[in-house]
Amino acid sequence: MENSCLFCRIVAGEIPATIVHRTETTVAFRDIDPKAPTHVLVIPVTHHADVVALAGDPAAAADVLAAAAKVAEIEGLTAGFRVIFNTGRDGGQEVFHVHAHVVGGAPLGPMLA
Ligand code: DGP
Repeated sequence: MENSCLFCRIVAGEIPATIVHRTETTVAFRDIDPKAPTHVLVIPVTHHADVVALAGDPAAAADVLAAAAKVAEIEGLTAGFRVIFNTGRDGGQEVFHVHAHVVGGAPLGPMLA
């Protein structure tokens, strides 16, 4: 847990969030500024800054992907969805605790802005 990390504080329950799914190793919660009818963030409970760091922890990476798939099932995204890891400055990453955006519930077009 990093005290200065917003998403570590959500994991710890210090900052409220609408939790969609939780496992021992992951938390999934609704994005505060949704870009689609379903917009859920899936994070590992352990702090990894970005997807590059997450790739160095294969068990945590697999758990995040499994949780993303479970979120899609819970949200009924049978017509499809996107899983996005914004990474670094050019990737538009704003929160440096890795998170998978699970986005769907409507046709998304060729790219998510
Ligand atoms: P990114 O740009 O990939 O780092 O996305 C960060 C996302 O986090 C962005 O879509 C908004 C969301 N977000 C930021 N602060 C909060 C918060 O306090 N609660 C929730 N639920 N989402 C947040």
